[in-house]
Amino acid sequence: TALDANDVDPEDAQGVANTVVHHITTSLARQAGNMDTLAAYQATALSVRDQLIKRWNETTTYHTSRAPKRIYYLSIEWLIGRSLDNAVLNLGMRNTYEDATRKLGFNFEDLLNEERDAALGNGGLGRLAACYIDSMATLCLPGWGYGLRYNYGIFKQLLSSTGEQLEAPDPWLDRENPWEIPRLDVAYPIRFYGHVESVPNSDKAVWQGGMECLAVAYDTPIPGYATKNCANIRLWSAKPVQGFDLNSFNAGNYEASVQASSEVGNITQVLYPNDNMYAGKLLRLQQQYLWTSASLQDILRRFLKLDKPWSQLSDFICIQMNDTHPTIAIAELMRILVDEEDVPYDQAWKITTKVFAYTNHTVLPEALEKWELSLFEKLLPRHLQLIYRINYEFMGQVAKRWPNDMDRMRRMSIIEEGTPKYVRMAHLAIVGSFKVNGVAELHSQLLQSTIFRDFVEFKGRDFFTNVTNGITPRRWVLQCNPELAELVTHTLGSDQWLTNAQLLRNLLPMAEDVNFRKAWDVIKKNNKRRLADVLEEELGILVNVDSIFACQIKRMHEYKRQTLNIFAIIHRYMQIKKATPEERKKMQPWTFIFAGKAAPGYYIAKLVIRLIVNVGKVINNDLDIGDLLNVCFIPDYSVSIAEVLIPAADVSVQISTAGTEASGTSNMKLAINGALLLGTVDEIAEDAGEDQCFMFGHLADQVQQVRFNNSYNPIPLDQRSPELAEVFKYIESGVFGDAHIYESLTKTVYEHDYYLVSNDFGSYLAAQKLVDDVWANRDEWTKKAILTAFAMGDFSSDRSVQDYADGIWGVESERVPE
Ligand code: 26W
Repeated sequence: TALDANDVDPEDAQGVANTVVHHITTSLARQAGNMDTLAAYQATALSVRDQLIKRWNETTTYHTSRAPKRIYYLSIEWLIGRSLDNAVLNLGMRNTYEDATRKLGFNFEDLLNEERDAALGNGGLGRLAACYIDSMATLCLPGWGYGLRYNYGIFKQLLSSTGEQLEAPDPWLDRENPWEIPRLDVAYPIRFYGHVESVPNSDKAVWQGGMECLAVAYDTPIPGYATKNCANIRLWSAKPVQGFDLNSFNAGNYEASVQASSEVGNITQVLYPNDNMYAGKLLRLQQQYLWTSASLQDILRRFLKLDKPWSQLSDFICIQMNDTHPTIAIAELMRILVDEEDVPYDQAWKITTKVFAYTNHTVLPEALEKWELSLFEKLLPRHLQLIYRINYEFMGQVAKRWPNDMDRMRRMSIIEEGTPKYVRMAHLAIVGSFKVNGVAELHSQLLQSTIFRDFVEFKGRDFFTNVTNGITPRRWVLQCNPELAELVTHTLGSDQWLTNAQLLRNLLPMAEDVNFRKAWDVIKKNNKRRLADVLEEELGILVNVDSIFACQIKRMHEYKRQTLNIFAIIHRYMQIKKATPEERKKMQPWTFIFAGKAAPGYYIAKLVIRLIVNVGKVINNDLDIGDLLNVCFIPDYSVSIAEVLIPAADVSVQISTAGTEASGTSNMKLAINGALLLGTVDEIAEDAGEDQCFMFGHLADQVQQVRFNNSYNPIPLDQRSPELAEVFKYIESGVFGDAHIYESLTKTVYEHDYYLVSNDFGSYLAAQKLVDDVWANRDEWTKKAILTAFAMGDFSSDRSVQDYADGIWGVESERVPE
């Protein structure tokens, strides 16, 4: 029998079915004949998990024996989505599992739908981490991810009958999570609050008292594609220390001690739902410290086993910080080296600054983390002392190079002076790292010319670099668009494009091949039908599958300008209403699809959702316009929903104000699935070719001036954009509900229009007109779609991760032998 997972032949469906049955009768303690779809999913997942654990162990053993330099990716968000389909595809056992579950009387697709998303992220940053760990595994890099095991992921988004976003908790762990391995033996003590005593005649100090808790490890194995290598995401969960708060026990205050222990559990309760908006909450700093301290303790424990001197730390480890969220790690490593390992301060600083690298993901000022000094001091008193010392030495260097330049010192200081004072985490991240990167060419340029300009002068140009983001073609083509993957593999004669996406370029000539275009169109149509079915079932909206599916799927944010899109939709609706039957015949049909969450406290973003939903209600129910226009807002956007939406898109709507979107990654997923880019500045336009795309709007270097004019030399809206003024009048007439509702939204445009909605409105309409024209010639459209998709090889996360490995991490592939 094949009860031992080690013995399963990856092609043997019966053997695999036996392992599933084994889990039903043992792990789930059920009768094999008495199993519903959920139980079948769980048992199947456990069977796959056995395969993962086997590879995980082999990888760990191999890497331990080889002792290579390792990369640790610290991300406070991991937006993984579902794992079953991805795992069996990466293991090369998709067909076997499909057959095996069929033998047991189940449809594999049904099992897949039983899985809940692991939604431990807000958006781009969290999904990027998930793509990168997939690539690290596939490239066989010795690397682990570290994060937090939130009991509640990103909230579930519901819509009220009037179109308002409501938030419900996401208790994703209520059912057991078959993809995690609890490591209750891997636990580290974490201290908060307390006081510091300095040790005379040394750099050392003793930090004691306060509150102690434990960070306990949970591992999620991540299989690479076509390799035995398996990476790991280690997530930390906060637990009270055994015998917690002995003082209150002694005082006979049992209740207080139990309460204190439940407070500790709070730390990893919930993911903060803010995207690109800093909130400054103490609990968030507790999360950041628990996560980074536990990760560092774990990383250093592994290093210490090598029996090497501290001076060689950077020969064996590199720590990549995904944004500034883990920046406290810099002070924590200093604390461990100086206070606990007796390394002198100067030596410790040399060691520390060779280990960390920092990726910036945003230039938006409201997203930059700066902790109020008093809060920081209370929670992490020793770290603040160390940061003072770091800043003191740093300011000394600045003063030496630019004597008496107080303004420069004030700008660059890690401490922001004023009332109150703040700790600027981005500055600490730069000062404590050996490399800093942005996530797209333009973004990295902007970083250097704007928010980090002083640091470029100080550190030199080479200190800053670019690593353009990427997405994994395994999940974002093979898994979500199997028909396209099959067409590509069949045409190329191999599936090597899945690990070498540049091979897609070889298919560019297929744009001229009639039969290939036909096959392409059939696939796109199938994917559109699949989505249309979902829209009908879930939203009760009947859409025209021959219309242009234009998708704007991303967090709701003013800078992303869902406003521009919905205002243009209203404009289109008004045009249709005005048109004669003859004119209508010449119009192209569109289906606009939105999905995305607004941060619960972001009033304007929520108002935009409300407008979209209410505009949709009017338009979708207007029989007069036939199927020329539909508007859908799909609630509760998730990785799983993205997997259905993206393959069905004809147009990818990327219309953020120029220079505000660091990179964007939905643009890459949409393009590689054959959606044409309708957008403002976008790096993928360079690869796809500007003539395949529909670009419009002011450019990044014009934004400042226009913004200034909007505020200080305002022209009335009907002169800035007569079309938009008309749209606003229409909204104000009450067609989409009480006009007052949207006043504060339209006001942002009437007044400062910080995001240039009015300034770009006309050119956005013009760009849509060009889309109409190309759609009218469907052959030309398909050619452009093919040319776009197959030019996307550069945007594989394999390329991104290889860039990091070569240019920053200095780590090499360590493939587990077959
Ligand atoms: C402290 C509050 C906060 C929370 C999350 C600030 C910033 C963030 C993230 C960095 C926001 C984020 O996800 N940024 C997105 O990162 C993607 C991956 O690099 C980029 O593609 C997006 O352009 C960027 O908005």
